[in-house]
Amino acid sequence: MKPIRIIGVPSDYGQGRRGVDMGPSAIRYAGLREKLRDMGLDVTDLGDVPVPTPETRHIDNEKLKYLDEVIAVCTALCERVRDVVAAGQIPLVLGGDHSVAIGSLAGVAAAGKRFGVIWFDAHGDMNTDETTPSGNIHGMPLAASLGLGHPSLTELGGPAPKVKAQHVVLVGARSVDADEARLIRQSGITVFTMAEIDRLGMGTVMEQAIRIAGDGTDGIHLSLDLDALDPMFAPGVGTPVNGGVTYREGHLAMELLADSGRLLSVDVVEVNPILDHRNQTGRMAVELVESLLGKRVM
Ligand code: 4U7
Ligand code: MN
Ligand code: MN
Ligand code: MN
Repeated sequence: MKPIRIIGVPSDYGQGRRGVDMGPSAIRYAGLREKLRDMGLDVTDLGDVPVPTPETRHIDNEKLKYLDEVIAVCTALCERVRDVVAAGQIPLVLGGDHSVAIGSLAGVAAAGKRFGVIWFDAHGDMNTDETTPSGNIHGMPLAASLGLGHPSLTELGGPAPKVKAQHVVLVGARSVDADEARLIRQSGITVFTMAEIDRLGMGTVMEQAIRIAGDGTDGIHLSLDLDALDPMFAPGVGTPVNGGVTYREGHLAMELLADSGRLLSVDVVEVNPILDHRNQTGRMAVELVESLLGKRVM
């Protein structure tokens, strides 16, 4: 496994509700760095990207809430991710809300990589400022990375698109807005909803996802929204949706990605300690990352 570089992004500007800004702290508190070092990995925590205090800010645009702040945070993250990827290391980005993925994907692209994306999420994250029901940018990062939406997001850190639809796979979807669904269908990305995971099994779904995201690319970016998991296993998320990925399915998905040897970069986002029970979701996040980076029973 390549060296791992942890980057915290304590921002909740992309989400209406406060709390995910404490995600990096919760995940670190659950022992992330120590557990990865116990696996024999080369791990360094690079600290946090600077994030302005929300109480000093205001909303300018109801369709793109905190746009200036999201741009500032994502631009800083983009530069760090670019440098880590260019050095041949794996950036492990701890959110924060999912808008931070606009910065990580821009960073991987800025490092000159042609990559695929596996987007593990209950939601589509395919809204634009024209379709959004909430104005929250955490519902837009996949669209933005595909070149759909406001130019300040699609062109952040470099030209759009950051990734091609033919190499993007959404896994775990079960809550998609009506206009968003239309955009998803038009975009040409591959979607495995929960219904398809039920029918095919997580093993088959991930084999196909890895092939789509991995074939013809330099590697795969995993964007792991903890709300992909069923709220039974990850209650501490801002937008929980019933009927999600189980504990075993989650680990299987991470193990298959590890075995593929194609992992380039990772986001772990949407952990909300305020809504959590004794850091259950922070610990779940660490466990999944261990499986993703090669931890096995024996
Ligand atoms: B997350 C939503 F309307 N679609 O756009 C929106 F339901 O990063 C939710 O996946 C987005 O957690 C959820 O606000 C974004 C809503
Ligand atoms: Mn302003
Ligand atoms: Mn998401
Ligand atoms: Mn989500």
